[in-house]
Amino acid sequence: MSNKSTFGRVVRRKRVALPALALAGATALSLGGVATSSAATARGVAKAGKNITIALVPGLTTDPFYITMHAGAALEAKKLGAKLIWQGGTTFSPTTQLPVVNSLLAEHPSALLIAPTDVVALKAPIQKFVKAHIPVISVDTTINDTSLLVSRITSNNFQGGEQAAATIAKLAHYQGQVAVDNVNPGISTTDARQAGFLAQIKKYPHMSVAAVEYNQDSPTLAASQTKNLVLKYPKLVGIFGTNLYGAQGAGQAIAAAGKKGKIFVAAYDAEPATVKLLRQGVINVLVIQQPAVEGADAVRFAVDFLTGHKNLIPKSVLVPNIVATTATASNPNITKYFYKTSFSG
Ligand code: T6T
Repeated sequence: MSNKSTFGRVVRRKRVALPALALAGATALSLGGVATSSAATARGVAKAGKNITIALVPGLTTDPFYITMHAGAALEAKKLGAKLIWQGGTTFSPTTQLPVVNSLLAEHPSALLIAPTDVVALKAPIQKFVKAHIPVISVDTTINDTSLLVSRITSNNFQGGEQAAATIAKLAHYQGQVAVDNVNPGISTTDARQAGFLAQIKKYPHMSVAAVEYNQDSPTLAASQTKNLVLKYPKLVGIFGTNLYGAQGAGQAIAAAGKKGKIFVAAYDAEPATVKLLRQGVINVLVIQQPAVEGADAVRFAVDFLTGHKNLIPKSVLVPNIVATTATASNPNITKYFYKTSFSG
């Protein structure tokens, strides 16, 4: 299997026997035909991570996406004998993330794993880690200056956006207006999802984009924006909520407006509220990510880096999406990818 990555590089995926958690998305990679299944995994029993402290800074700590990432990272750290520190803000914003990152620098962890909340604002603090010889890996989101990073791990966000648009288009018989309810500009993941969505809609001559809204990661704002879009654009046939909170708000507003099945909803991320809307047929397609796999990969790459196996770390990893519809929402092959809402590891 091969995938053109968002970063323009072809990444070949090869399934190998990995421990339980990684089976969810098996991300052992081969680049240019050279197998790169992680050396740290192979030596997991030997506790390759002894004396290693890895800091993981999520976009925000209360989001089920990052809670699930934490669980995956913690399991991998335990397996490798490394210590994991989990610290972050409670909103998805550089304002809350920057102080956390700056105070972590003073603790001098062995490695930093981070979901930067902005492609530009996190560059300077990451640079400080690099100057202090602390390797940095981005996980989920990234920064524009990827030269600072040992590796970047994310989902195939562009493709998720394309898939969202293609599903809405098909349901709407390839005509009508659509809208995007996004988080904030400057977030690598959701920017790529929006770009994929807009590029796909362009392919349909009888479809157009009525509006792009930014909800600041607030489901309440996303709901009021969606309500207004429904009133303003009578030809609206679809809306794309680019992450968990936009999805919740958009779905709830469409249901409240009595537009279920008339205005189709494509959404991201599987936690209880979005899954409920999917099962009700309000959300028609849900793109699910594999945050536990992303977290586990990031820990493994950090340990590889710190134990002299730098050459085995891929520069970029695109983890495949799982696409759920109302019809498949209770299928165990899909439900096993639903996110955790708590983790106390
Ligand atoms: O969709 C995820 C994540 O991939 C994105 O970068 C930010 O939002 C989420 O955390 C969901 O809320």
